[in-house]
Amino acid sequence: KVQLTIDGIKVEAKQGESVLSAAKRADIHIPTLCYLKETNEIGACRLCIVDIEGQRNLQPACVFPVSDGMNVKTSTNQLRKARKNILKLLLSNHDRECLSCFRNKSCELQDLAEEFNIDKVPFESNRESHTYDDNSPSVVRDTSKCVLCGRCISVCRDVQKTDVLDFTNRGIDTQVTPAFNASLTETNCISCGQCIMACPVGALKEKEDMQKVWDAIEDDDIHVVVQTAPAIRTALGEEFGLPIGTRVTGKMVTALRRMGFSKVFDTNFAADLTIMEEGYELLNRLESGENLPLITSCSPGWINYCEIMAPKFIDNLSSCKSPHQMFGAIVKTYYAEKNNIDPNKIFVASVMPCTAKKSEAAREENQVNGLRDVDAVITTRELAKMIKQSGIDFNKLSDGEFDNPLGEYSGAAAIFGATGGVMEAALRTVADVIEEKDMDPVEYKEVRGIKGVKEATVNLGGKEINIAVAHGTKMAQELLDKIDAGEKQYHFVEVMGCSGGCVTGGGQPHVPSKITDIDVRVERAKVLYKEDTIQKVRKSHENPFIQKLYKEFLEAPNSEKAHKLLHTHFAP
Ligand code: HC0
Ligand code: SF4
Repeated sequence: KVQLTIDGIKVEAKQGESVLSAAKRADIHIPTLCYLKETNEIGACRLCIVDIEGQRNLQPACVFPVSDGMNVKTSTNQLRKARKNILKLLLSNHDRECLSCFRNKSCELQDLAEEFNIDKVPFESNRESHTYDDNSPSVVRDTSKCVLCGRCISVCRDVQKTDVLDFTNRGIDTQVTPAFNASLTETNCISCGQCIMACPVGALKEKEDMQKVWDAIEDDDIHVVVQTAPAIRTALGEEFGLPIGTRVTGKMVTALRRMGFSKVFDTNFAADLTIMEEGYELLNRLESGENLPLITSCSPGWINYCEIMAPKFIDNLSSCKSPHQMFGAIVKTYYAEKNNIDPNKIFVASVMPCTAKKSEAAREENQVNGLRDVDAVITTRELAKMIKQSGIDFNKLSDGEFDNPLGEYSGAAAIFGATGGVMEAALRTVADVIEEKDMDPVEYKEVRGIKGVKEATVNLGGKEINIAVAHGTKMAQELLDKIDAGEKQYHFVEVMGCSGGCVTGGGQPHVPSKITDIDVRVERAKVLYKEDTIQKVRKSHENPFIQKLYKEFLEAPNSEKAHKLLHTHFAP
């Protein structure tokens, strides 16, 4: 233990801890911009400089370690002036069109400029060229907004192990780009959008699809169906000022109905359907012993990674389409038939916490009878914008209910959005099928939580089944390496492309980097586990509407018809 004084306050810290982190615990806020906890701690922007007694120069608090007896000042005239100058320099090289920037009011640079009362920016930019790259269906890059903090580079390299972005050129011409300033579509980019989440400003954003959805809603000839991913309801409220971890399922439904969608359905319904298809696929593979472990295929960031970086595991992937794609296929066949609607006149909009879902929906294979399964994907952030554009006072809305029958779901489906959720949901169903009875308990706590790779062995029908769960593609790669080396034989593996699972996908509300005292992944996941416990039915195969769908239409899990509509293939 180390004792130090920060701004006259006695603080106890751990050996090796940074001054920034010790100050945070004492509720002393030191401004930062390039700092991203545990991801980008490099002291590059120097906004966090502090005055440490005995040190000749001002030191960046995010990398300077505490020591016993240290005396630190974090707010003096000299520091304020120095920070102000750093900000002015940053702003002089920044496209300052805040009004037309989608990060207006959620921009960390804007907040700092306000905090430090920057009134005039005396210098003019001498950066020569900028890149605006919107070729990817998922991610748009605009270097005129970039502040060279390096946060996206670190996330892409160290958390996702995709290593697409880097600093190029030198001095005044420094930019953050893929090698040779290539378009993202020419790189190993997996469309995960984690760089967007890391960006403090407007240099990275999703490719927007809001207008497509408005146009469909406006067209009286079109029946517009919306579905919401499991993870939207745990984060949407943040865009309206509600605390992280607020469940807004009912308000979300009411808002969607008010916006003018013809039907408000739920991807959760299709999550139950996925468990049926994938569960039976697992049973088949366990019996044949082929292509084990079975690896889940619902996270398109992960699928992109597997196809590009780990193609030898493609045969291990489940052939299931992801739930929202299955949903689209069911809407344009079963639902259209039952309700006597021409499938050509149906528009399926998906609200997803994920940017890779946009490129997934655009994949050639994801269609049925020549129609796209899903016509547009918008992120949680885009939905929030659309709600605001509709003049809806979100926080005052009463709770609505999803439409029937494609809005009915089990607790198993609700937890899909958290890492380990798909695995747990599948085990609930597979256990019942193998044991031929209603098994209790329904909860598999071993696969919950945010450890990078989670492993367990479960006994199903007297057989030991080894399972593993990885989230974030770097962790997935570590797991694949272990499988490759023959260290352990797994039967079933869940991979989600983003750390934490969909709750922290690339389309979710931005969380300011200064929030470091809670783990957003945990807080948002709690909402989904709560959603699970309050459902009447907690196992996918017990969802009566799923049972009805098989009886009336699909015949049986993995039937020919199910294969045609609900399964797909992957290729390197
Ligand atoms: Fe997910 Fe999904 S759970 S990938 O994490 O499987 O994006 O939320 O919608 O499709 O259901 C994301 C979240 C989904 C899909 C579902 C799956
Ligand atoms: Fe890297 Fe993902 Fe961003 Fe692509 S979307 S550049 S893979 S972090």
